[in-house]
Amino acid sequence: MNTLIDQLQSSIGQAHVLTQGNLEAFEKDWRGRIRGRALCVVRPGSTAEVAAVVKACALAGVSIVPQGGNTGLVVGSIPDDSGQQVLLSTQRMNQVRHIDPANLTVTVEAGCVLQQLQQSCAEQGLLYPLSLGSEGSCTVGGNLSTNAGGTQVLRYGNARELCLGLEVVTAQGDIWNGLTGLRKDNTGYDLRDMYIGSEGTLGIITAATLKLYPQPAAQLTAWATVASVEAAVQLLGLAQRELGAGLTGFEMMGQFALSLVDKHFPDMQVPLWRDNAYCVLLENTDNESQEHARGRFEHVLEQAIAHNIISDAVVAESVAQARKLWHIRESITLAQVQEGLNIKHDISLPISSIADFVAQTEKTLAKAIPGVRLVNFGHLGDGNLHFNVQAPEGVDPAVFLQTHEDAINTLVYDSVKAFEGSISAEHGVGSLKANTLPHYKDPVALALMRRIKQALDPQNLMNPGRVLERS
Ligand code: FAD
Ligand code: 2HG
Ligand code: ZN
Repeated sequence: MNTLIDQLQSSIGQAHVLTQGNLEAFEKDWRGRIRGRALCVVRPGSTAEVAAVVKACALAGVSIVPQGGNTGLVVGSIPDDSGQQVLLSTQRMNQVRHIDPANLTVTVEAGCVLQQLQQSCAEQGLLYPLSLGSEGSCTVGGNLSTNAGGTQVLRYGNARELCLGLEVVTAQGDIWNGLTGLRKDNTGYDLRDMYIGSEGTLGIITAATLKLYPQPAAQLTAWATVASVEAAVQLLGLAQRELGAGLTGFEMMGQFALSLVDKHFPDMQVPLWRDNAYCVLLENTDNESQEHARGRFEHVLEQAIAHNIISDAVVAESVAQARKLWHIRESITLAQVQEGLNIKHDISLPISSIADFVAQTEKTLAKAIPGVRLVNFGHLGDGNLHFNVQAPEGVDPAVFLQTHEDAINTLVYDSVKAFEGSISAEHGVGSLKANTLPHYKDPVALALMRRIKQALDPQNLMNPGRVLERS
């Protein structure tokens, strides 16, 4: 192994091959549930250096785990516990290479932090719309490799829809330059779409060309209360009819989810949660003016009140107030961390089935495990729920997970399947769901995925055991 480390050091510089010291930040998953151990951490500074690392590892038969911001929630970006894998961090590849305002595109390196990219584009009056609670740490490469979603998917699509071109280092260490900014290019199989969402199992994304939009003239946020999931779905339909593409975000938050934010972050002053089963956060953007946007938005909320769809609503009076409302929504994950270990279910369902799914699954869960606490929230506009489970009050979360995690997952995922949903909406599969996937994915699709993996990475050196279980 020393020969490989020597070779890596001579390819990318000794300072960028870490073998000693505290590597915990690279080796531990974001939720703190699992820690692996790497042979070394490499931090290449260019695409050519990534290619050199991959070639050296391929020659030595050593597998590679790519890592961006390490904010993934399905244990895909940390090494296993063998101490034999090379962890490749894209941290140093963080440049915005080129913004093309006329083509409305940006070309950016994979390790660029999402918020940094958003800011660079905003400085030129342009919008890169992908928006996640983790945007201060997650990277463009991680977003594309997981096909991340977030809170603007309703209007702009997920990471896949925002990507026009990729630069990838293949499992053999070749560089594919597919950094096109073309909106139309039907010249064969779509390699870009294959790498997007492949979670580092087919190659390493080193750069991307992404779509931009003009910054909207106005943006308004409202917080409304509803008595049920049915009412939230009705409100979504009404807002879509009235606002069309102006409806850029539609999030639903259950009472217990908000109670956790209130409990752990009392300074945030969560509005209107105590007397309502659910709160909804709506965002409306408008290309005319703030007044125009407000008029249309208030009209929707008035109609919703008149038809008893919502019971109350506040429209943020300023950008700062809107940010506060979004901050509350984005703090649910951290409030869950404060409450203790929990079980995540990042699921999607046809919007028409969501209310029945929630009612039925909630009931079955409560019957199977009395006292279980459901943290139900998510991107309702995309049919994506975070249907998370917290241990009953007073029960040790670690013991609870050890005893019930498998049974709860089976119960929830069986219900998702019965309602024709997916067991991963936006976080991916990683190693957390790799063994579960074969129970829920079409067998022909799985067989095709295995053949693609075999064709592109015959040595199984790119993030093995992620997405597809180890054979
Ligand atoms: P990492 O965690 O480092 O890696 C994720 C996966 O991508 C791993 O399999 C890794 O091997 C692979 N990978 C990383 N970089 C590359 C590369 N350059 N080439 C090939 N493979 C690579 N996700 C959502 O979709 N929507 C949300 O709203 C959302 N909110 C979140 C909120 C919080 C508080 C947190 C902690 C996470 C949230 N996430 C969300 C999950 C996570 O932030 C996303 O999956 C994000 O896209 C991961 O980016 P990253 O750079 O941290 O990737
Ligand atoms: C969100 O939408 C993220 O906030 C995280 O996808 C969801 O914590 C979760 O389960
Ligand atoms: Zn989410």
